[in-house]
Amino acid sequence: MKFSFKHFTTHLLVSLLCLLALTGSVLPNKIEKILNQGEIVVVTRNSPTTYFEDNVGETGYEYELAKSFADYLGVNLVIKQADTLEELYAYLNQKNVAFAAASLTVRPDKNESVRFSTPYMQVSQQIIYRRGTLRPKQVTDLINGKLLVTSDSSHSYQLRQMQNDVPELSWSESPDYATVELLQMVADGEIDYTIVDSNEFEMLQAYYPNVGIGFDLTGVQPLAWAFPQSPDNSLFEEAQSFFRDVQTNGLLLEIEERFYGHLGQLNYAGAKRFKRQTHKKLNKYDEIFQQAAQQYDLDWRLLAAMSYQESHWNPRARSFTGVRGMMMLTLRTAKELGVKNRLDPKQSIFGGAKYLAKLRKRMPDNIAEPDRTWMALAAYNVGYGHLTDARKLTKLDGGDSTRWMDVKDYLPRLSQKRYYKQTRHGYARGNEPVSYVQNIRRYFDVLVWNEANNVNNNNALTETELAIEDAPMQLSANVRVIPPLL
Ligand code: BLG
Repeated sequence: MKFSFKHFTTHLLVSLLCLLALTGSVLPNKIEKILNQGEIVVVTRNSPTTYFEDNVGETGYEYELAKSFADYLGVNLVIKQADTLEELYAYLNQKNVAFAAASLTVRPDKNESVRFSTPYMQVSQQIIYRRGTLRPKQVTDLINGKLLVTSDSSHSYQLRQMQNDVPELSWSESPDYATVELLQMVADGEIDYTIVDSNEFEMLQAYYPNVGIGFDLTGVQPLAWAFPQSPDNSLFEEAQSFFRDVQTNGLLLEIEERFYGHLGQLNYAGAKRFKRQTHKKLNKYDEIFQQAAQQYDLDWRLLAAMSYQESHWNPRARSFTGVRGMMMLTLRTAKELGVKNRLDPKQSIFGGAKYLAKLRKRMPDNIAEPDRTWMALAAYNVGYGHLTDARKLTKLDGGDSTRWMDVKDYLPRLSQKRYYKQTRHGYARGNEPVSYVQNIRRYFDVLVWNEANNVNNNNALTETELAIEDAPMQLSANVRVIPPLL
């Protein structure tokens, strides 16, 4: 065809008009609006499984996941907090709110107003009761008790479904209580039962040692983000491709590991003992932990958590290999640190803090926080050389040697001949630093929580807590306690 200028300009004009129709006269879609504004507004709830502030700033599983999505879009994340579930769903009607990220169970009864994303976690609903009372084992066991759940929740929905089969089933609903408050009410005997999602209970169990799981009310149910129903799919589709990405690139697992990876560590007995010890002993040493933390730029609660793991805050603890004191310094390391008397709490705590700070500094620059701290803790326990060996094994096998999540899987190999014969520093009991770090993370969480919730370590213990027998302590490294000098 011969080139005609007139033809060409007509074409151009038509194309321009089309473009204008698509972009100019038609309102921008959801995703374009978000990109133009440079921010995405997400509604959540304040809870340990979703969103909270720690000493570094905003965090939480849902926060980190939503933040990764905001980064994926290249915009800022703005968080709105709802006090109740009703309020949370109401937020979705506001034009500028993109979606809700709040540990929400995918629920068919919400289909009219809400569209759920690809699930990112599976949980079950659990009946929670107070230990020491008769443990409920099935739905009919709940009939004569006082059961309280959050209104408009997946839990109340589930109970309504179950009432079809068990018409005598009755319960109360209130919009006002967060999970932690419901657990507290069970702990205090104000109510007999409540329902909590398994992920929340896993996280909160350590704070409420005298409540336990009666039984699983449901099989696994998916958790997902909730988007308002809309003919405009642009944002929803972006979120779906974000989920495809994070499922394949490991980010979803990484976030899960960060918040849930260490949770199994503190069982019921351990949690109870920890609580008792914080009441009985921590206030004797907290000032020393704070001073040492300040001097070495560490979090005092991390030092306190380490010291609990090492010695249960017993200045006279010792292991069979002669490692001693609050922070369990070996003779050699104590000498190196200039610690003269390992049994002196102040010297031991300052020595331990100095050693940890030194190890944290020594880690290669490409290891970012919080992994840097977890690896420094592992090195504190097993030695820097062995940790480096484990990092090399991780890398050789295609893992990421800068991530604790990967390295912790390779540390145990240091005790297997076919692996340790290839390493520079040889055999080590590689399991020990793994449980060491995971335990400390758990104790640390509880101490952070206590402080944020003004749990006074000097508080008198409740009757039930006083009634608990002081079981013999199981220390991490076969520690035995030396009787006080006369
Ligand atoms: C640590 C040392 C590291 C040392 C490793 O052992 O002790 N840490 C401290 O003294 C604070 O310095 O690393 S090395 O110097 O690079 O070799 C490895 O030797 C202490 C650990 C050992 C462990 N607790 C702190 O976590 C312990 O007490 N083990 C006892 C084993 S048993 O129960 O007696 O069998």
